[in-house]
Amino acid sequence: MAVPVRTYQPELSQAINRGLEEPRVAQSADESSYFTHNNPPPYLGSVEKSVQDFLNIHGRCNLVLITSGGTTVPLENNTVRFIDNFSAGTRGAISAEQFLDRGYKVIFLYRELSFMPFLRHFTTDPNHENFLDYVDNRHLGIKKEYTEKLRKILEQYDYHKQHHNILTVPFTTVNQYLYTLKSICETLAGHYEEDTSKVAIYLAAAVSDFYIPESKLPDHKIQSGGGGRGGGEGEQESQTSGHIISTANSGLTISLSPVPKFLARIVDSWCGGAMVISFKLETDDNLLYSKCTGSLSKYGQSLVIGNLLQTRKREVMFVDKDEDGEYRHVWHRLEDHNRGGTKTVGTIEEAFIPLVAELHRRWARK
Ligand code: PAZ
Repeated sequence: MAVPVRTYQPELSQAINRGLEEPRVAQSADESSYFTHNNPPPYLGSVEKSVQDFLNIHGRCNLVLITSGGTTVPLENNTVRFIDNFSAGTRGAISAEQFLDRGYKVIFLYRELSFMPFLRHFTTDPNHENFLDYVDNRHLGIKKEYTEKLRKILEQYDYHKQHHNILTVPFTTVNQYLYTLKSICETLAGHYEEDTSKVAIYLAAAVSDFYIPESKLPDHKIQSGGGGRGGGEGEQESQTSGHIISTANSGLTISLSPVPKFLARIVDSWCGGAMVISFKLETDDNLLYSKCTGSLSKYGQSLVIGNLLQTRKREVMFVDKDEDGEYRHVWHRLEDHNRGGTKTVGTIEEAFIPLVAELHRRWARK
C-alpha cells in the first residue's frame, strides 16, 4: 500500500504571497513552537487516513515504523535550491525487508525517490545491473540468467503486497518529515493504546539539524546577481529575505536555525511505550561511543545504533543500558557474522536486524 501523494513539489498556495505573520523561530528547547510556526503539509490528512486504514486491517500486531533517507531544507518556497542530506535510504530499505521477513507490519516513512524495499535490488549502481538489463529486447521477456533472482524478489514483493504488509509514506523536506513522523506516532499510540510495546520505531533517516523557518524563506528563486526587482547588471543590489542575503559582490549568506530534537518527545509523549531505536552517524571514530551514550542519556530511547560514514555498510555499534543502568556496547560486523554464522549474508542489516527483533521481543514481554 502506498500513500498516493507527491512531496517533492512545493505547495504553491503556501509558497506565494502567503502573508504569514512573523513567527518566533523555534529553538531546540522549545519543541512545541516548531509546530505552531511551521505549517503542516497539505496532504497530512490523507497520510493519517491511510495509516489508520492500515492499522485497522492489522489490529495490534508487531509493527515497525521505519524512517529512511535524507531530509531536504528548501532555500526558496518555490523550491529550486535546497540543502540535502547524503543518505540514499539503503539501510532503511534493507531493514524493511528484514522486518517483513520476521512477520512485522511495516510503515516505511521514506524520502521520495530514495531506495525502497525490493525495488532497491534494481538500482543504477554501476556494480549492479538495472532493470532494463534484465529484459531481452527481442522477446521482451526476462533474460534466463536473471529469472531466478527476479523470481525470488517478486515472490516476496507479491506476498507482502497481497497481504498489505507494508505502507509506504513519502517525505522530502524536513518539515514534511517532522509533521508526518509526529502524526504517524500519535496515530499508532491511539491505535495500540496500552499495547504500544508491540511497536518499534526505527529511526534510520538522516534528518537535517538546521533549517530555515517557512516565514523566513524567499518565495522565489534566489537571484545570483542580487535583487530580482530593479537589480540591473553590475549594480550592487541585494536581495534579503530573513535568513538569506544575496548580493552581487559578496555572494550568498544563509543563516539556519536549529531543528528541535524531537526524539525525547517520541519516547515520552508521541508514542510512549514503543521501543525506540535511533541511529547515530559520525565520521570520527573517537566520537562515536560518547555521542551514542550522550544521545541515550538525553533522549531515553531503548537502543542507539552507532555507525561511521566510512564503514556503515560493514559494521555498526549497539549501545544501550544493562539492567543496572550502566552503558554497554557491542560491535556487529558483517565479516564476523559471515565467519561465525550459519548463513552467509550480503548486508550488515541482515546480520543485525534479527538482534533488534529479539530485543524488541524482550521489550514487548516486559
Ligand atoms: O541511507 P544510507 O544507507 O545511505 O545511510 C544510513 C544512515 C547512515 C543515514 C543511517 O544509518 C544513520 O546513521 N542515520 C542517522 C543519521 C544521523 O545521525 O542523523
